[in-house]
Amino acid sequence: MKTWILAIGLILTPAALSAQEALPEAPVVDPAAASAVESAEAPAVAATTASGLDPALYTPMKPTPGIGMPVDGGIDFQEQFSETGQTAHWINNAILVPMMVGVSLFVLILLFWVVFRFRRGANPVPSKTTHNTFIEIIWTVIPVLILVVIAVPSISLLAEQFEPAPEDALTVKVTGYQWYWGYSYPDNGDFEVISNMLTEEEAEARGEPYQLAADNRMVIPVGKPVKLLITAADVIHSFAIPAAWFKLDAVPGRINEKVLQIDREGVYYGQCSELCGARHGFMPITVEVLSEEKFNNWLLANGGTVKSDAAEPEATEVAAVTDTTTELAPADAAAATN
Ligand SMILES: [Cu+2]
Repeated sequence: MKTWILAIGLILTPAALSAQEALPEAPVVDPAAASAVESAEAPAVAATTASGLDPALYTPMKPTPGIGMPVDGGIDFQEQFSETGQTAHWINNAILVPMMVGVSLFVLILLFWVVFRFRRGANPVPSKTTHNTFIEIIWTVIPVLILVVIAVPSISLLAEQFEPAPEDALTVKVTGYQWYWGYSYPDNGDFEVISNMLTEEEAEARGEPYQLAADNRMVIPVGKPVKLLITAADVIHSFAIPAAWFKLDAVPGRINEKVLQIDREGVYYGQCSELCGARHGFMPITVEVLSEEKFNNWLLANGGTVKSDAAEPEATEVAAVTDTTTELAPADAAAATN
C-alpha cells in the first residue's frame, strides 16, 4: 500500500512542480539592496565619506569559475576555503584512497587468487584446517589499530567543527523560508536581506551559474569567524556551502549555531539541502566574502550600521575598493562563461 502511495506521489511530482508558478511569490527584494545591484551596472564613483566608507562603493563581486561552485564531471569535493574544510578534505583523501587501493583491491585480488588456486580441479582433497590463533590475533589487532588511527583526526575534526564562536565574532542570523533565504545582521542594525534565486537570463547577464546565483547575497568578512544562527520559519531546510565544508539544518522553533569562516575573498554557492517542498531545488545560497572595508561598505549600502570598534580603513584601502576586477560590468558579465 505504502509503495503505491509513493509511486502515485512520484508520478504527481512534475504536476506539482509545474503548479509552482501559481504559488505565492517570495517577498519583494529589499529596495536598498536592489538599488545597489543596479548601481553595480555602472562603475562606482568614489565619493568617499569622512569615515572612508561609502555605500556606493559596493558592487557585487563576480565569481571565479570553478571556485566555490560545482564543476562539470567533478567527482571530488569542491576545493576548500575554510580551515576545517581543508582538514576534512585531507582526512577524506588520506582514508578513502588507502581504503580503495589497500583494502578493496587487496581483498578482491585475494578472492580471485583463492578461487583460482583452490578450485576442485587443482585441489581435489580440501584442507581441514579450522583455527589458527596467530592469524586470528593479527586480523583482530591490525583493524583495531587502523580504527584507532582513523579515530584521532576524525574525532578532533568533529570537535573543531562545533567549537563555539569567539566573543567578538560577527553574528548573522540565517532563516530558511519556503522557498528563499533571509540573512539578518543583528550586530549591524538588524536589517534583513531577502535572497531569491535569479532567473536563467538574470544569472547569465551577471555571469553567474543558474540555480546557484541569488539576487541578494549573504555577505561576510574574509578570514573572520562568523557566528551563524540558523533557523527556519516554516519547515525544515538546511543551509549548506560545500566549499566551506558547512552544512547545518534550519529547524523551525530552534536555533542551530555554527561558526563559518572563509579564508579567501570570493563568491561561494550552496543549496538548500533538506527537501522542503515544491521549490526546494530553487532556493540557492550565495555567499560573498569580502575584505573588512568592502564588507562595511556593503553594510552601509543595505542600510546597516558599521560597528564602532571596527577599524577605520586607510585611504589607500578605500581606493582598492574601486578595483574594477570586482565590478559587475555588463560587458564582463556577458563575456564570462560558466
Ligand atoms: Cu529549503
